Amino acid sequence: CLDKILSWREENKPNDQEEGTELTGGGGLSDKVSLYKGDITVLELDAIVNAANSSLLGGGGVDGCIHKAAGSCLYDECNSLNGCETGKAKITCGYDLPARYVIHTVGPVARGHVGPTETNDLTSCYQSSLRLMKEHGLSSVAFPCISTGIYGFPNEPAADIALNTVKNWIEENPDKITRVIFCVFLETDFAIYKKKMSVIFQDN
Ligand code: AR6
Repeated sequence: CLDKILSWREENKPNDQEEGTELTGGGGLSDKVSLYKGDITVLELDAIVNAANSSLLGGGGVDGCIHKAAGSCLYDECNSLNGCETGKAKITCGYDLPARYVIHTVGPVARGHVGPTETNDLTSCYQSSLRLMKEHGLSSVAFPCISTGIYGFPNEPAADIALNTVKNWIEENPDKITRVIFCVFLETDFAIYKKKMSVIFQDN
């Protein structure tokens, strides 16, 4: 694993991003976002986002699924990263996943409470993940519903934060992102996202 990790880090230094990548197609907001219900580990994209914990050493939920599907090299690379603070993100290879990279972000532990700290931290998870994509020249990504499982962030406000933060980012960085998939796992989230997306991503 170490050789793989070192060569990947060398090839993917932040300044190595592709320059001048141009969008093809219409480029409207609604062309770039989609809703998918199912397992994030099967998605073949530049990156998938992991709802990790601050140790980055795996756990249950989507984190457990991603580590299982990526294989043990992912654990080894995560083990070399010195953890991650709430609201921040770190990137690794995707190893056995169809996605090239995994962006690990640590959502707030909300336990049903949504105050300014929880809101800011969850917003920061999406922003930090998108910033890492930009730094690495990546253009397609899938997000799970960060913090809404074991960490107990209520689904409806979490969806508002996810959708509005991604929308603002795409508007501010129109040439960088070609595809964002909101990957929901539960029927309740599917219904919430479907309703909100039709309003938030309405092209004028
Ligand atoms: N694909 C997509 N979404 C999934 C999958 C999957 N395979 N499996 C679960 N989900 P959670 P959190 C959904 O609990 O709340 C871990 O132990 C799930 O239904 O995975 O941020 C970490 O190590 C929910 O909608 O993440 C941390 O300790 C969403 O993913 C802690 O859980 C997030 O639920 C993080 O808790």
